Amino acid sequence: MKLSRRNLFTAASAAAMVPGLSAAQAQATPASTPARGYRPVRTLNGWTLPYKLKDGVKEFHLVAEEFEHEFAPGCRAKVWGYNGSTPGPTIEAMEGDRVRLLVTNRLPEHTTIHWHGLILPSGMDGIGGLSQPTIKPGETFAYEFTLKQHGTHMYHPHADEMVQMALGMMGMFIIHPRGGEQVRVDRDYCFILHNWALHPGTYRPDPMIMQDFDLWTFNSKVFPAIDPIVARTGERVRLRVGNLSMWNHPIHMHGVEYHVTGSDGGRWPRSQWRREVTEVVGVGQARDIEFTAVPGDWALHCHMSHHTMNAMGHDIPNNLGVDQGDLAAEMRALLPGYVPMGRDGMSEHQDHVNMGHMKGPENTLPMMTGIGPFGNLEMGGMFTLIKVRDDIAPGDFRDPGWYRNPPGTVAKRVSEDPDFGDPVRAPALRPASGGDS
Ligand SMILES: [Cu+2]
Repeated sequence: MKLSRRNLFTAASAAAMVPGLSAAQAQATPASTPARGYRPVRTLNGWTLPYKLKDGVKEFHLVAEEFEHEFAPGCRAKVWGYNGSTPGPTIEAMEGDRVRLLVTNRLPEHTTIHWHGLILPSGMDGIGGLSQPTIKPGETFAYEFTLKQHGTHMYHPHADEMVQMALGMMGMFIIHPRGGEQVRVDRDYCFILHNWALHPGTYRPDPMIMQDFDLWTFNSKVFPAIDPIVARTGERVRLRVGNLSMWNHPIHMHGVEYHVTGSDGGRWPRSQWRREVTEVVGVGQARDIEFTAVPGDWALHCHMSHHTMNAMGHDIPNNLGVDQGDLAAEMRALLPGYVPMGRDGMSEHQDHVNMGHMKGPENTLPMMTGIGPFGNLEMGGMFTLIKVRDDIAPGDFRDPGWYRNPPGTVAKRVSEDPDFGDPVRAPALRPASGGDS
């Protein structure tokens, strides 16, 4: 049987991209130069590409290549990306800069790069066959132009792009406004939304899939391997979210009403900022979200509930309310390790996984994972935490652990009796003798 997200149940950091450079160093490379004139972005689970200044031109060098990537411990794949990472390193510069982007192709087929959303000469737009000849294996092309705008942008191939993007080729291109920003941010995070058809038991993403993906990622990682968004209480935080997946993603944040303040079109005038708690980031779009950090551990996730799960069984029968009785023993004779699931809901799935009862096929991830201070989180995919504390130093991005709730601020059990209290219910559930039908 071919294993896929559909029939899984019936069958049963980007740190090392630059040799010698740790993730922290890579993040810090352009970051700590004060003369830059902007606060550098922090790429979740990723890094920023250093550049060389040559006669006033910022020269970046991207290498398109194949390598092994880990989505979370227990799940790896041969992917394509740039300079050893997917997404490729973030390119960061300032409005008005002249940039030269060298692109070396170490893939087995030709490629190009399209600078998604950038205003540039037609011949620099990166469409294979239209704006340039494709970059053949082994060749290096140079793109050179002046940055005429600011905003949250992306880059990706425009040659065999169905395959090349399905395998992980994409990255972010952040351009800061010249002259700074009126409302400054203290922390500036960026990540890109993507989906992968890495069928359980396989090691190469399947580019033919249109809808039924196995892994939903922030910067090519799934929860709980996605870095937390760390901030100090009161800091202004910006999240720059780009989407090069095959779905639109409603990005929802707990704990605050945030402002949507910008996009590929740069930071919007303040009169256009919108107060939201969920913002749909459409395919090919970017959105900037800003908020003032409030202490706690808060969820940040896509609100499509299947996108906060890992590999799962779509086409299995619906067992809700079905007593499977002796069937489990009979099934175990045919399928060793078979665990009947779903009569009372699916939350038992993570218990089975935690206890080791459920061993799925190799090289995939359980549908639900993550353990918090109060138990299972039952999440995966596009989910991470915003961790805000009073005592985090500026520029400290380390995970501070779990939030210590002030006394009296945690929901608690007040009864174990199902008939507790006197709740008002819909007419169909009111006792016939209730008298007030
Ligand atoms: Cu989603």
